[in-house]
Amino acid sequence: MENSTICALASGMGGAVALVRLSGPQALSILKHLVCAEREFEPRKQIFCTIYDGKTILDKALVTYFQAPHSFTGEEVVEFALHASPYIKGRLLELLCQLGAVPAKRGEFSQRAFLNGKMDLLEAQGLCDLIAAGNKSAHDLAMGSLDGKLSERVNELKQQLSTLLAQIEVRLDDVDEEMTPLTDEFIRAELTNTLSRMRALTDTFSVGRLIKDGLKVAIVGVPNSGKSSLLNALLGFDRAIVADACGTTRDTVEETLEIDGQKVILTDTAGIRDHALDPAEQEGMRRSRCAMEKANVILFVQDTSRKPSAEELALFEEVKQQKKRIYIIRNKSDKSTSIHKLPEEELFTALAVSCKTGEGLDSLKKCLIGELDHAQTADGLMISNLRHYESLLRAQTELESALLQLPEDAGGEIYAEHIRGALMYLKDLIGEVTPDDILGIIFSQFCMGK
Ligand SMILES: Nc1nc2c(ncn2[C@@H]2O[C@H](COP(=O)(O)OP(=O)(O)OP(=O)(O)O)[C@@H](O)[C@H]2O)c(=O)[nH]1
Ligand SMILES: [Mg+2]
Repeated sequence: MENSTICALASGMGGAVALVRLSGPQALSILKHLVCAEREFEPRKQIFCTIYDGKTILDKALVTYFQAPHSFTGEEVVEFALHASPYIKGRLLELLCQLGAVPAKRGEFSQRAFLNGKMDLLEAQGLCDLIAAGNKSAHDLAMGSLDGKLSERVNELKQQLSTLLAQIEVRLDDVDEEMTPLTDEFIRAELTNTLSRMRALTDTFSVGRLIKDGLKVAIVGVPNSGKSSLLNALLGFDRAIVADACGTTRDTVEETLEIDGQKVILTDTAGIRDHALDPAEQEGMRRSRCAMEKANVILFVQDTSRKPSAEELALFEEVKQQKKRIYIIRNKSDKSTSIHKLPEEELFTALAVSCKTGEGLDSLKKCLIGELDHAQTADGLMISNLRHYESLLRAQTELESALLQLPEDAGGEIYAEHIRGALMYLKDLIGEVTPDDILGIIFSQFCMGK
């Protein structure tokens, strides 16, 4: 248990009510000081109190006391629901510090909850992601982690490996060889089973990540093909300037769109051609190429009413070099039904679209969210955090080494060594053996007051 009592504003900007949180052994005594009366605070009951600043009234607020260990942090906790004036919030925090509290560091409430066994590391990180989630899919993903489903799965994997390890170890100690030995076949079958369950989870990472951060889509093409029109049509409002002239868009224009609860980040780019008119267009084209490199998906916009120019064919080759998911957008389908094919275009999906009539836009949206559809485990569990991915991958590598590199009948001890390694990584994932400095770094990425 920590000795210090920490305080922080737990609510965000705006709104009429602000929440200040106080956690630690002195929480209740500090509260009693502020209400200037010997009153009793029944745990988990909101009480309407007058908060004093010396002899003057600072605010009339709703106060809740949570008795240790039945609180978010597992410590004594007091929460103040105040009128959200910047003065009241700031002054209350000052008073709390004068009475012995210290300002909480980022994520310190969560870190204390973790250290007091209120949640494991996966759940704590789920909580952090939940607060940051800006759309339904990211929210569902974070919830899976917060409500312990992910921890449950990792614990099952841990359990499987621990049971196997115990079976091996007990035989290693059995010097009189009274027990039936484990066959190599049995050990391998068990390891293969755990490994495939582990892989099912690691395989969800790339899509999990996209769901959390959003699918980055770059709209690329030669000038005047209708890129900005496509951005506007997908968004449903006029975000970028559209004009007849070539080279209208000079800078990249980024906008976030939600399609069926999924986050998609669209970037309209300056048309790329051989010769820029001026340095600004040159810089715009450089930025177009950057956007293309950062994107997960590229929409190559073509004006189907025109035969592709040499410049356009060269750009298509450049886009292909990116080795990304590419959709060919045959734009301006209202103007022409002729199809001018691009080299090797059968390797990609091509869609007839008209930004003018709206034709093909729904199909395009379906394709985009389809990019986020695969790679879920059967029960919808996914991982999206790089640290989780790396720990799982390391555990997986241990099992793979045991299965692929060891000769048949390698002997229990050597299997045991790999299983112990894999178990270490799984324990690190849940935070059971994670060193303090690493924990400090993880929690410092949380938001203030959490
Ligand atoms: N008929 C028709 N015209 C379109 C369509 N999409 C775009 N246009 C027209 O094509 C011209 C160029 O459109 P933009 O969206 O500005 O093209 P862009 O690719 O962004 O051009 P730059 O920014 O210069 O690279 C405008 O006159 C648009 O109205 C379409 O689907 N049908
Ligand atoms: Mg444009």
